[in-house]
Amino acid sequence: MSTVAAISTPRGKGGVALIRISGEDAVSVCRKVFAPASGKDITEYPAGRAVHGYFRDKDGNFDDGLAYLFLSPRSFTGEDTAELCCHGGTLVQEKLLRACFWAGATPAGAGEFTRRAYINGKITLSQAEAVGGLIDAHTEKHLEVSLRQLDGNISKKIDEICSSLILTAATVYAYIDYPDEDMTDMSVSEMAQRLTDAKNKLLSLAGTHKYGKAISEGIPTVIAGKPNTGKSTLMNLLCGTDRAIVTDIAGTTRDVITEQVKVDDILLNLADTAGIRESDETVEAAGIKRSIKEIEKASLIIAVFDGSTPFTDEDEELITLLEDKKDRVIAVINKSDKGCEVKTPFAECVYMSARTVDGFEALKEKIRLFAGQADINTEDIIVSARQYGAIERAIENIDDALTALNGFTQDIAGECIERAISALGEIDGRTATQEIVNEIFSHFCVGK
Ligand SMILES: Nc1nc2c(ncn2[C@@H]2O[C@H](COP(=O)(O)OP(=O)(O)OP(=O)(O)O)[C@@H](O)[C@H]2O)c(=O)[nH]1
Ligand SMILES: [Mg+2]
Repeated sequence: MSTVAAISTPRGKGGVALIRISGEDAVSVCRKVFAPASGKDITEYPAGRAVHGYFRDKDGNFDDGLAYLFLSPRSFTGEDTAELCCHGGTLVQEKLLRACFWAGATPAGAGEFTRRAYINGKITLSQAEAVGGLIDAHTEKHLEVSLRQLDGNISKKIDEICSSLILTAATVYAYIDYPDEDMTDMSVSEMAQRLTDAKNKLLSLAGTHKYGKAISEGIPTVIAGKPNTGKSTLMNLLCGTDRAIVTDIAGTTRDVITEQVKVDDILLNLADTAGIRESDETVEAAGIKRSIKEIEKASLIIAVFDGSTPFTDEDEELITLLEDKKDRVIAVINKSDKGCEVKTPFAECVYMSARTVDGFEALKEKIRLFAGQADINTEDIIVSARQYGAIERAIENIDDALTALNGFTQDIAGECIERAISALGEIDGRTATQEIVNEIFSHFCVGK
């Protein structure tokens, strides 16, 4: 494989920048662009030892810094690797990267180093995704979950389930091939029990995905209601800043205002919207259209009502609009500091004041419940939609295998178990297609 180089630290000016080189010519590229201050050759130092020296190109030295080598197979990528730490000036970094190209390296693609680690068997696909998670994490929980995944915890759980499925498939095939012989001590009901156990383990893993998504991508959330109920005041409270304009004039918010906020470890991709009412005014009507679009898109709808006055037709219309979305609604009866006169038909309902913050904790608790936090009794949480999809497919195939076993069509049961094993194999990459692998690494940054 060619030798690649990239700047691994963020673009722009900084104290120090790191350039990574990986591939069979990494050592020669490093020797060409770096000369130890001691006058020795960098290969005379033990691998991993940081060496002080000078960076140079065809015109001579232009910076000083540190370099170190990791030799195959004992490196992150499994290949010979050099890491160069130069000063973090924009020109210096660019010059050093160009020098690496001059010395024989080619530019690394997005996620190239992690991709090579995967190809060289240093990490599984699930661990590669965990590296992505560590970089992308906005919440402590996402960080914690990614670290466990990097340690191979999810892979270990999946491996155990796979081993049990492989044994069951082998037993099923033994029954088909040698029906009259006592090839195994596992009865059909024991096979079914094994399949059910595997399915239950997978169901409990799949059940963590809702929370996994909430701590990583965030929940698309809309704050909706008629004008003047306190939607923007609530938006600002959730943001912790004066993000949206608040006035006592109905129809203050015109456009959709978005912000990502954290409720503990849960991310909300919030949209504050224009109050919904009949309006002939062009700008307001356009804003209201957008509000309705946001409601349709959202996974969580925070419907805000003014609890200090009786419901009007506009509130009733909103309730009708949300009729088929009730399981996504948390109703907020706002302005509780002015007394409360209303009740909503929504199961999840909070009485609060966005002004005095009274009742805000109860809203946060409802959000945590909505995100599935209460259902989590494991540290192994499925964050990746890809892994979730593979688990779901495995469950479907196990279900089919159970049906086939009950119907005494054991050959079909065997095929279904094999399909389940293959779906699970995608998680750590054993059976992943090239498209899946490309898709995963396309989300990484250059230099990782
Ligand atoms: N007493 C009281 N007033 C509140 C509360 N929340 C908001 N208000 C007031 O209600 C008025 C409207 O608040 P906004 O947050 O602008 O309401 P909105 O729902 O965003 O209104 P539109 O953007 O016009 O749809 C402002 O005067 C707020 O100060 C509350 O909990 N208690
Ligand atoms: Mg508003």
